Amino acid sequence: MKMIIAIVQDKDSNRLSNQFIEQNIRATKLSTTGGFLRSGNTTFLIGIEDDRVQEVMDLIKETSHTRDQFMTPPVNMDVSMDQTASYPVEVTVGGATCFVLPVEAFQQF
Ligand code: 2BA
Repeated sequence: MKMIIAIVQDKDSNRLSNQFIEQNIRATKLSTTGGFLRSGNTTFLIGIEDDRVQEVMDLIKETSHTRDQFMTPPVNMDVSMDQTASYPVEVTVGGATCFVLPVEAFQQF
């Protein structure tokens, strides 16, 4: 068994949840925050048999889109408290960031 941790954009998360339900893939959905943009994203925990890992990865790949987003870096103050202008920078987010981990044990009580 493997644990897939998939970080996707909020905009793609409902479609992906629906796909998981349709394909009988069990998943847990967490509301998370990206460390860089500090805006919401969604993390799925998916425990899955080894022979279905590729199927799950394919679904995530099909559902997750790349988007360009602007972020404004925090305003800087120098020693004289003069404000340095900060301009929005464009970052490309996604499609999905996935980790596949081995599962040592799986039990449900
Ligand atoms: P965020 O940390 O909010 O990052 C959003 C996007 O900002 C990233 O998209 C990337 O394009 C850019 N970015 C992130 N850190 C940067 C930096 N230090 N300098 C310049 N640009 C930077 P993605 O790479 O597609 O990542 C989307 C989200 O996936 C991330 O949101 C984070 O929540 C997660 N993630 C990505 N890589 C990760 C990793 N190695 N470990 C844990 N979470 C990760």
